[in-house]
Amino acid sequence: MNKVLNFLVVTAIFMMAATSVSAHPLFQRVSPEAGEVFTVSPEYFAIQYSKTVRLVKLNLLDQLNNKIDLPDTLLRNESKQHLISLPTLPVGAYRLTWILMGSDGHKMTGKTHFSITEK
Ligand SMILES: [Cu+2]
Repeated sequence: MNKVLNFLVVTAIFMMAATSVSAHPLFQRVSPEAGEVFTVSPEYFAIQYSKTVRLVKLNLLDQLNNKIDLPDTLLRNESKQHLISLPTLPVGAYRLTWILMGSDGHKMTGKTHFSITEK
């Protein structure tokens, strides 16, 4: 392979890789933030991505790994931001994990954790 052809092939591969990366929705922020400490139970779980995503699963676990029921009525919406009400939680440590689907069809996962202490 001559040098010019070699360069063109490498450039084409690089451009394809760059295109697939730019199509991917990027995580921007979550609330509660990882490690956040509350003295009152947080009212909402909120996430924001750079592009439209569909939340397909959201799990809330306490420190004993008990699953806490969440409303799933908003899980079907496609949006850059998702806001889900949380139940009033007792003092303790919690983990939230989610699975979502980007408009490019890629599944992505995310997680955060927080705690609630006495006032
Ligand atoms: Cu993607």
